[in-house]
Amino acid sequence: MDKKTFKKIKQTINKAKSIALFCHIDPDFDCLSSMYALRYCLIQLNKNVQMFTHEKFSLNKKAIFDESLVKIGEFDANQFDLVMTVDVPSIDRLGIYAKDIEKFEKTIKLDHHQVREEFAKIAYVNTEKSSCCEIIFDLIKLYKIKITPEIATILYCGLSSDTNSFVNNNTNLNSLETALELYKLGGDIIKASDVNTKMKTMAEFKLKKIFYRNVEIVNKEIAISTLTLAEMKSADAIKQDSEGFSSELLSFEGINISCCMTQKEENLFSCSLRSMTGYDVSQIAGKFNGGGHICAAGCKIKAKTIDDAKEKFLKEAIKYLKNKAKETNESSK
Ligand SMILES: [Mn+2]
Repeated sequence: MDKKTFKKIKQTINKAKSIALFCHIDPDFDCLSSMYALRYCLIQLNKNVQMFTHEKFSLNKKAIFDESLVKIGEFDANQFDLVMTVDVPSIDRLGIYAKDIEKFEKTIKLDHHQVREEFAKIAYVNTEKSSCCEIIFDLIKLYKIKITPEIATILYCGLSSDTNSFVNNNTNLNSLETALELYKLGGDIIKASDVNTKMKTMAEFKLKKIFYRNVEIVNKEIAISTLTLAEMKSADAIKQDSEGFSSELLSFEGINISCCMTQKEENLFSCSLRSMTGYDVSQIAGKFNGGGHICAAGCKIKAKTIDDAKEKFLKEAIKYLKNKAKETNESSK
């Protein structure tokens, strides 16, 4: 973080007494880790801090985050003089809090997604960072606040989750250097890897069975699977349980683009998109007003049925691949 931005952020935080923190809907480790570490930082600065989320934590999240510290719903804007968001690229990702935050006078956004929408008064977005946790880590260091082993573990958890244990192609020198620093600060990397990879719920197991039953391979390079609300209910699962499903499909031979489509409401379907290096799924997500990173993006599709939504998605994905093949052909001529 450059000195000028830090100064601006610091001044705004200085003036605030009570700060509300928000992360995105369908929270992952990166946004929760960022929020908990930022809370720690602000408490060291003698601020009153309240974190907000949308839903209860899954088993593995409970293992690392104290759930009693977050509030679900009931955000009273009058009680706070500053709002900060972490890992949130656009206003719609703030779910039920979006309207209140949009109206709020003082807002700071810290994020690492490719910029799509500036909803905050002060925004610091660094797309070179593989996780938002790296931004929070920088911020705590700029404040010269001591990082405890617990906070190092929390930050490491977000970092290793957003890089998929340092194998996703967003992994870079900074991610690896940050990992080393966090390890040296006492971060429990075994615990972080356990919660990230080994603590899956039975709901997730049941959901994965349905997910694999529904997989379809299209044109030998697109893997897509769908989960309806009824199917999620039958597995006692929530959308969070399908985190990572899309990436998994990419590991199979020839697959360049993967999509895990989950039903959100009656006529609304969420797509979690992943792609191999060289393929840009944020372009496909953009066709449905979604976005994200080059190799990891998301969007929502309105359709009558999940099959219709799937068809809409495939049409755009196939179009994207055709155009890409054409471009590659032309440039090799
Ligand atoms: Mn993130």
